Order: sequence, then structure tokens, then C-alpha cells
Amino acid sequence: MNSRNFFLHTKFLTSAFSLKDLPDDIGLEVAFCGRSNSGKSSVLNAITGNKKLAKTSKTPGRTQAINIFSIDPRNTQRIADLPGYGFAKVSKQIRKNWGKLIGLYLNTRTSLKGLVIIMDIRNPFKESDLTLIDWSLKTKIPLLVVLNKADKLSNKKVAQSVNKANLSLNGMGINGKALPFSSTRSTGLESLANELREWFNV
Ligand SMILES: Nc1nc2c(ncn2[C@@H]2O[C@H](COP(=O)(O)OP(=O)(O)OP(=O)(O)O)[C@@H](O)[C@H]2O)c(=O)[nH]1
Ligand SMILES: [Mg+2]
Repeated sequence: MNSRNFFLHTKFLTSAFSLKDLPDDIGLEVAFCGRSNSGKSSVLNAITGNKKLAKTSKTPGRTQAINIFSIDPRNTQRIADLPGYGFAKVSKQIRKNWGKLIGLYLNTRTSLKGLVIIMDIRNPFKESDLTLIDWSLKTKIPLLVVLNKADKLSNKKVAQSVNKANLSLNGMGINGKALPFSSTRSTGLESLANELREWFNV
């Protein structure tokens, strides 16, 4: 089976607004996180080949819950699409709740195997991204940085940005790498699918 086929039967499982709504903490889970509007839901749709799987939106802040998707029929291999951060237009209270939910999730979820931080390639490594990178360093949870919206830059600029990102990650002592990606053009799909599949260990 090639890596992309591995994700083809991914289905929506549940939306969790608090930790108790999450599925049993067994098997393996990979979390997609990143700033609002960076394209978390679009990247998930791209790798599963299902444009209707996760709702995408031009309005930042669309994903407000932790949306859990299951890759296998027994629901033991899952992807968690976390709510986006860094969106200024939501109320302070909502922002506080999101931060709390993400923080609790990251610090308690034992099935969490890896963190995928999705960034807009034109605007990577913002403060909240760095907080997550720091968390991955402390907890030794493997990290992948997806530099999405690569279609917005020339090939040369994409290569420069990827090199720079990898140098930054190395400099921080991170065991992980940055990959260029475009959800709209489906570029970088194979590499990301390969990396994720390794985490799911099949
Ligand atoms: N040009 C381009 N646009 C993209 C790409 N990926 C996503 N977008 C657009 O970016 C916007 C946000 O995409 P989403 O996938 O909804 O982003 P998100 O990170 O899930 O957003 P929240 O759920 O609000 O946190 C949408 O208008 C997408 O069409 C890409 O690779 N290239
Ligand atoms: Mg989303």
C-alpha cells in the first residue's frame, strides 16, 4: 500500500469541546495544530483525498472544537484537528477556552504520538508556533512542520523558506523537519503522507 492510500478511508469520528468528549485514549493519535487560517483542515483533506472531510473556511476561527478523524475501522489510529490559534477577532473568553482546551489536550493525551504544526509558508514561526515547538522539545513528542500555501511563492522562495525553517529547527534542537506543502495544488502530499505513516508505524 502506498502512503496516500493509507489515509483514503479516514472518517470523521467526533467533535470534542472538552476532554471528556474525546474518544478513548488508546492507540495512536497525531495532532494537527497551527494558527487559524494556516490550512490545517485543508491539509487534512488533501492527504485523505476527501475535500469534504474537514470544513475549511475563508473566515479564520472556523474549527472551534478538537475534531477527531479515524484512519482505521477500529478507531485506534486517529488525527486530531485542533482549533486554530492567533486569531485576533474572537472574544478574549473564547480565546482563553481554546488555549485551555489545547493545553489540557497536549498535556494529558497519552495516545498522542506526534505534532504537525501547519504554518503559512509566507509567515512561519509566529509566537504561538514557537510555544508549541518548545512544548514538543520538552515532551520529546516528534514534530513535523508543514509549510503550507507553497503555491503562493516561487519555487526558489519555497526552497529558501524550507532551508531556513530546517536550520531554525536544528538550532532549537528539534528532532523533526519542515516540509513544503500546498493543499490547493496537492504538492508535498507524498512526503507528508510518508512521514505520518511512519508515526502510525505501518
Ligand atoms: N493558496 C492556498 N490557499 C490555501 C491552502 N490551504 C488552505 N488554503 C486556504 O486558506 C483558508 C483557510 O483554510 P483552512 O483549511 O480552513 O484553515 P484552518 O487552519 O483549518 O483554519 P481554522 O479552522 O479557522 O483554524 C481557506 O480559504 C483555504 O482555501 C493552500 O495550500 N494554498
Ligand atoms: Mg480548520
